[in-house]
Amino acid sequence: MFENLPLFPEQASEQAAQVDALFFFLVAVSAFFAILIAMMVAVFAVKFHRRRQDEVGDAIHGSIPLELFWTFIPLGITMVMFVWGAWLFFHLTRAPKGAMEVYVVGKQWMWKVEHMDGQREINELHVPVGRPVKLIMGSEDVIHSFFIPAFRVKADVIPGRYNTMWFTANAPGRYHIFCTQYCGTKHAAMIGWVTAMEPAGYQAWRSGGGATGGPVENGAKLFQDLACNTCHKEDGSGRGPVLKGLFGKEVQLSSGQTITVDEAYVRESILNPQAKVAAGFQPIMPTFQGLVSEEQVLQLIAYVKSLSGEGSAAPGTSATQAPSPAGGAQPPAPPAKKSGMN
Ligand code: HEC
Ligand SMILES: [Cu+2]
Repeated sequence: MFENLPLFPEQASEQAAQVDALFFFLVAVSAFFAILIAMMVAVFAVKFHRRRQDEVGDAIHGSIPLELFWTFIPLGITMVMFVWGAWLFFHLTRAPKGAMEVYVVGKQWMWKVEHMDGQREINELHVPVGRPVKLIMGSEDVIHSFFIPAFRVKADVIPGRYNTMWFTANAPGRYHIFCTQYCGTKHAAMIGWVTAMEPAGYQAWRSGGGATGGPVENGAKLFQDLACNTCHKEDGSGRGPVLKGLFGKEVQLSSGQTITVDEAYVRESILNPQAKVAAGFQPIMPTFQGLVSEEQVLQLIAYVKSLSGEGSAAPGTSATQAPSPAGGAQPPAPPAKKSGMN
């Protein structure tokens, strides 16, 4: 009867049941107290109504046991909500190590997806069931939000920074993706589909597509094309720091601070190199703002990460440089720029 009533979307990820359990607990506690209070209002109104014109109620001078009772019982219940909610929040925001990484860029009005081996999709995201998938998300223009109701995961996609989100799909099927931040005229049409597939089918899908080099490979190529390699030489003889092994490490800045190299730091180093200058180096790195698209920045980041052995692709896939004809199941390829799409 309720199949078409999207009040409770199906549970298609490992997170979904956990989120729902907390949600139902909160609803149950709220409903219990709402009904209890409403009933007591009614019962007391009848029981203690004034029977004679001159009737005066008894004076009540408080009761310590009663005060303690209704202080500590609600305190206990709210602490359960807090600890449970905080635990779930940490769990939902931290992707497990070894999660399969997928890059997602929001753009008015579509979702562009790039897999580690270079498979690209638009408004489609294919994932295997039973494997944690981590989305690394950025925006080309305005704020968007990536929501998969069946997985109970949602994260804003904000221009100028990266957001991540993860899930483990556990039921094969096709599930809606919605943009949940009003992002312009066609916001309502910014809809896509996640396809969760059995691992074998997923492998077949991966090998059937027209991969054109993964983000790591495209990033490596950009690193040459943009002449990053002239300053960042592997042997340390260049004018910039060696980037091998840098990701995830702490670096000393000329301001005296230290900072851990993450996606945001690499991004800032490329678009606004003067903001944080590595100690011992001159601030001579030019900005690449306007020269590289959001997607190319992601590819450069993927490349810098790969120099530290970070980032993982699906098992058994290999990236190929030569573009092969796109498989029939592929969505149309987006218009390609020199290296990567805009
Ligand atoms: C003209 C030489 C030059 C070019 C070209 C250059 N860089 Fe740099 N880069 C530097 C210098 C010098 C630093 C250290 C000072 C600073 O942090 O700004 C640096 C810092 C960095 C850092 C931070 C490293 C750290 O140890 O904190 C990253 C990441 C980076 N560059 C990436 C790139 C990428 C990617 C490109 C190409 C798109 C590039 N650079 C092009 C000179 C250059
Ligand atoms: Cu949007």
